[in-house]
Amino acid sequence: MKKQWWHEKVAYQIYPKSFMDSNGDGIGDIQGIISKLDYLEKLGIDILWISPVFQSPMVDNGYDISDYYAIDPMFGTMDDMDQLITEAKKKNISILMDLVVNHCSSEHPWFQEAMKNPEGPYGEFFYIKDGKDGKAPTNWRSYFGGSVWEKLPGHDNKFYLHSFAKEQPDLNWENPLVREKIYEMICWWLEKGLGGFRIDAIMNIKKDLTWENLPADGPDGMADVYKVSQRVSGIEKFLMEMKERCFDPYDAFSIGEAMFLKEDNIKNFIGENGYFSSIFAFEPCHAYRKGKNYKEYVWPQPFKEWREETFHNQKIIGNTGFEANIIENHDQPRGASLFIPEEDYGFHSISALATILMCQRGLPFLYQGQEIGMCNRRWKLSEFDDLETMSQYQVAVEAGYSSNQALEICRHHSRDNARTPMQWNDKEYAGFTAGIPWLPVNENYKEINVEKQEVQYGSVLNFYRRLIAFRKSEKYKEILTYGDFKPLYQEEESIFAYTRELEEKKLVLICNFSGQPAEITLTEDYENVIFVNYQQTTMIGKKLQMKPYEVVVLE
Ligand code: TEU
Ligand code: CA
Repeated sequence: MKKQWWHEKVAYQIYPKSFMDSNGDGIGDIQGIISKLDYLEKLGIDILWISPVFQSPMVDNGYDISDYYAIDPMFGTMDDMDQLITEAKKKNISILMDLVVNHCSSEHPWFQEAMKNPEGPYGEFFYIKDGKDGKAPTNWRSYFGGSVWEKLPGHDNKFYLHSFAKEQPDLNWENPLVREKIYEMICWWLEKGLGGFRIDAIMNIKKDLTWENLPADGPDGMADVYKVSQRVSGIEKFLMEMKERCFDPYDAFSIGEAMFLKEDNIKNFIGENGYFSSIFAFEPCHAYRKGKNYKEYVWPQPFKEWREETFHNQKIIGNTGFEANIIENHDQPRGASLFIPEEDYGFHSISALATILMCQRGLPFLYQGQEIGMCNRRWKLSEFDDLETMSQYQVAVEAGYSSNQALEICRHHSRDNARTPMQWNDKEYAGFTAGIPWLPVNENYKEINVEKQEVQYGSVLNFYRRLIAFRKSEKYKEILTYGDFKPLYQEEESIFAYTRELEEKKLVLICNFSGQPAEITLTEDYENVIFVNYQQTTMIGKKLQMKPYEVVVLE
């Protein structure tokens, strides 16, 4: 495999609204990020993915862009952005911005023009269709609930398509001019010295141009729009073109938010000449979801299914490329709450989870706050901000759940869990802002915060630092990056174990992911214990006696 600059890197996602507020307006901003670059450097981060900071009416917190060439004043200025790129570069940190090009905002001038004159050139920038007798052209259901079709204001029988909120009209990728505009914009940003892009919702850009109804999958008579992207072909043309026109010339790192990838497509997506450098491994952290709705799920995430999904992903990817391994992001509940039963939450369980994640084959992507073990918050209904949560609350209530049950469901799932302000210290609002934060701070900030963990040798934060240093160490980085992955002890109830092998070197990770002790009989001899989360490892002959949530890496 040809080596790439990003193969051995560790990445970190910032949700800018909630990371650090520099001017006391309660909203995180770019200067706030700059002020924390030392912290990120010390953690061992090489790549920073910043969720959208472009100009936006913020219906979906920046995933609705009204000007791709402007920074939203909420986050700062273009000078701030340039400064961030420059300052980060001094620390060998590459910046990824968030590329949201499946859709833009309904306030983008393109859409404003399309509304004025749907027959004109900007009408072709979107999917505008005539209704069927005044009704929506198809029965597709949007990701956030309701039809993907919305009446074009001021026009009787015309509808436009939006896969997400109605304020996020889908861009027409079939139109070569739209693609030109997008590629131009991507290159403009890469010229500034970005490391690359995370690419939002990209599997949705190809539509079914026959505009046929799908078999209904709910009482509303509609069918989830993701099913459209699963059945159409032709997306590869767009993705290859974008790669060749934009990413290749800049040697940029591109990571696609690509879900539902079929096995035979992996090479095309992330192989040596794939459309993207990488894609996220969502399956292992979606094992708790039993349907597309919030209400269909098991909690916490079942261990066995998580392990199975991980092994399956590792197997189908093999050495073809690298997926990005995550336990959480801005669209998920907190990993520490999802993977660990509440009564077991603590240093050992969190550090075990971290080690399992970080020693797998693939690129580690951390999400802000994960490195201190931030977890879900107990919400009141009125405190939720996220539009997806609101719509899913409705779905649960309409399905006959009581308001309390619906609230409990949202407490588990809500994307707001990941979006509470970063917990920097035990002062007011966790040191995130000198004003009032836009979203409540998790009440546990006095216990769980960066400042406290900085000075505590055995803290989650210091563990993450050691773990990242281990992953990137001269001695082990080759094997941890390129080594083959093989599952181990799959017949054991609560053991997560695997080997990494490169030439004659071999590492084995064994984790007892449960609150009970466990005993494992080793099948081979090992020379060294090289990474642990307990001070002592108990080995009697070939029997490894494991404490609750103990993890060991042997050589
Ligand atoms: O998410 C795309 C997506 O498919 C979502 O439906 C996601 O699965 C869901 O939010 C999980 O709960 C991306 C962004 O990550 C998300 O924040 C945006 O809201 C969405 O695109 C629209 O831009
Ligand atoms: Ca601010």
